Amino acid sequence: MKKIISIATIVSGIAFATVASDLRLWYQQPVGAMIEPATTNASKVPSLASGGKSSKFINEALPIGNGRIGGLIGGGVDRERIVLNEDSLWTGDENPSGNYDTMGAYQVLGNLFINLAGQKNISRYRRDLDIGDALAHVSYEANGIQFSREYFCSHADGVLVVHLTAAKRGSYTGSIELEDSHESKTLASNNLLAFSGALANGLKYEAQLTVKNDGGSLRANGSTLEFTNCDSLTLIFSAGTDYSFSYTNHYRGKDPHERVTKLVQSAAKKSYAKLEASHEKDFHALFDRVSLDLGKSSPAQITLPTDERKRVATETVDPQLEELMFQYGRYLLISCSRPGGLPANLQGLWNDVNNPPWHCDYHSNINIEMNYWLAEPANLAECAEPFFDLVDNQIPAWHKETITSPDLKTPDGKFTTRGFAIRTSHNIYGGMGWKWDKTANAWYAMHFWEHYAFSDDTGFLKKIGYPYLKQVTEFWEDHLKELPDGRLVVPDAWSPEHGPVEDGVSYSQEIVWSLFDHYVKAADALGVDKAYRDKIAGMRDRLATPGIGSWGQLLEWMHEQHNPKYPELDTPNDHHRHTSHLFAVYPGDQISVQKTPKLAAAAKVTLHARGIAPDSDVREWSFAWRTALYARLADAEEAHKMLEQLFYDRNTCPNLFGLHPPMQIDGNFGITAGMCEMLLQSQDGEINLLPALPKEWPAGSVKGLRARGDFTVDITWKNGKLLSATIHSLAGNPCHVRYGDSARDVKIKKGETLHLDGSLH
Ligand code: FUC
Repeated sequence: MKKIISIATIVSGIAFATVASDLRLWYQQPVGAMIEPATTNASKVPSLASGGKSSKFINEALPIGNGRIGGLIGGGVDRERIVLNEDSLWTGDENPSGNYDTMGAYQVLGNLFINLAGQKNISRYRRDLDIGDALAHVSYEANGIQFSREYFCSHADGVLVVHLTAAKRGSYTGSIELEDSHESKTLASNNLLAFSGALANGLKYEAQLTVKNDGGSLRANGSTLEFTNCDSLTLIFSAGTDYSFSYTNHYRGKDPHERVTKLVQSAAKKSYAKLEASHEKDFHALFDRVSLDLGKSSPAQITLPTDERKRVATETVDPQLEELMFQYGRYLLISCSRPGGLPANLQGLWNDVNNPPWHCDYHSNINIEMNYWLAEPANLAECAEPFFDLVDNQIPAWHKETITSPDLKTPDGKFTTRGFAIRTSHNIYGGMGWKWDKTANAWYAMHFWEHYAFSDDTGFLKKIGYPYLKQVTEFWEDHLKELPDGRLVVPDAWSPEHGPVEDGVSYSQEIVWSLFDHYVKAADALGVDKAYRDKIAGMRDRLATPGIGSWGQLLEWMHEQHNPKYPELDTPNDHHRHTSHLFAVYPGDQISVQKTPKLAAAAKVTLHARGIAPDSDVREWSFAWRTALYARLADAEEAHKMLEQLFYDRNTCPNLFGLHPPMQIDGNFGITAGMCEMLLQSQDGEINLLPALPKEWPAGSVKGLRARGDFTVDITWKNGKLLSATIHSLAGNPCHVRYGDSARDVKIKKGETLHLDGSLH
């Protein structure tokens, strides 16, 4: 991971030495000191953010996290600010009204400040995030002395660590503050800063920071810690709340004090080197599973800081920046979604304001699903566990809401009795907000199925996946409406955030089709519920399928729209950000170039019409989805064009976070998933190698991608053609492999590996 090239260069009249690596984001300024690009037209794109605001800090700061706690590093020289997050710090409750305004919001835990007032005459400043090692750095010279900081957030030890060193002994004099973003006061004693409190909903929280100094002295003064003439400092931070995944206990568990104290004290007993080594071991075990090589960027591109480099990438292809973008999605998922914690919200787990956009919630009509698209193919399956845990633990509350909601009556006018539905947004306390997103329950089901499909983990399917699929299948068995011709439709459905509510909207039809199809496959895999499985298979085949409209487009509603209220609908001028009716192409698999060529062609017509005009409604996550859609439609060049859109300043922040605007993380996860689809697909019962390889990636390799059926696949290509593939079978399942028009069955025993050349032999 540590490819280091030292190059001296001159940018904007400042001489500096760069340490460029394939997998680093780096900048020449702390947060807030960046010069706004004259060309940015981000301000022209209207923000849709409901209520809250995100600041500039989150657009530029560098994110670190261990799945539960996180930091956003500002890198200021004389005043370092690290925004601190803990993933369960949420206001709100069960929100029986379903009113979005009262659903609660994800909060900021606080700030950690390091004051170094004496540091003057700054040169050679550099701030970076090495995503290959999950380490952030700040370095500079002040008064002729070299200063360095290293930051990481360890899953292994449950702490965030900052290490400050200098080339000359005794160079650190200053103070440290820990600030609660709510009401409580910070207490300081010896080498410890701590605060604890409770939110208005009673959620208890606590944060502790312990500081170790080498040389010099350290003392508490008021609510700060002061250090004088220290050689180096190590800051160890942790935090927690009394949130628990328990509906019966109103989502409350143990007071966090003991847990946080133990984490901080145990970590403080270890040396910095030991903490770093256990962090590296834990991180590499996940991150190193997949490597990608898309070719070499030019020396000029490599030497540019990330914010400038991405602007250049909109004009000249920058393969190593594309690799960085791919691996950034993996880095971010590892950093914000680990077993035992909460799933990635709209901003992962990073947030710097207490009234964040859209409450920084879980959006069910694209966003949380997109957050997890990469987990299986990009070999991070365990990072999806928080999603399953949260959903499972919200079900009792969702069920309670559903069975009393007059909006969710069955077609024969009865209240729901089986299963549950989900509104467009939800929190972590069983509370939901805004309109019902009726088929979200079935979209979530797809993730439970895919977790099994990729891993072949029958234990998971039996215990977690199948029970989820079955209760949602029962809900839809009760809620479908029969048309006079016998077809089944989802009544009163909505194509997310677009157009009228009608029966048989394509999005809902396709999602229920996918639910029933996966239910049938799950029952087959477990050999259970044969009669019910046959009934559902029959219902699946009676679901109305999307039609083709007058200009060859895939219909978004059952009947082509001629709706004076929404004149653009079903016209080539409809550039709406959602491509909901293309669900069946990706992430679904009902429509494909091989199985349903006419519908696939219609999907492509629709996708082209949706366009990419910067002043249209297309957002960062839309580009990620479109990358995956074009990849499934085998249009490599268009898929790559969508990926390139993410380098525009209007679509990503300087720190490469997705920019809706405001900052939003789903596009980061979605683009990794989309790039996986370009390189490898496995949805049609076969392993399809390089299904959408663009000319921009003439030679390269990918190692460690996962395919359905419990396979791990490595691929190498040259001159735009497959050179070799290695398929490792972990379960010994049947394997049909494809490259372009050639396809063949191969036998790979459980635990064995097959090497194929470019002709699949
Ligand atoms: C969906 C999208 C918006 C935004 C929001 C958080 O509602 O339509 O573009 O991403 O989620």
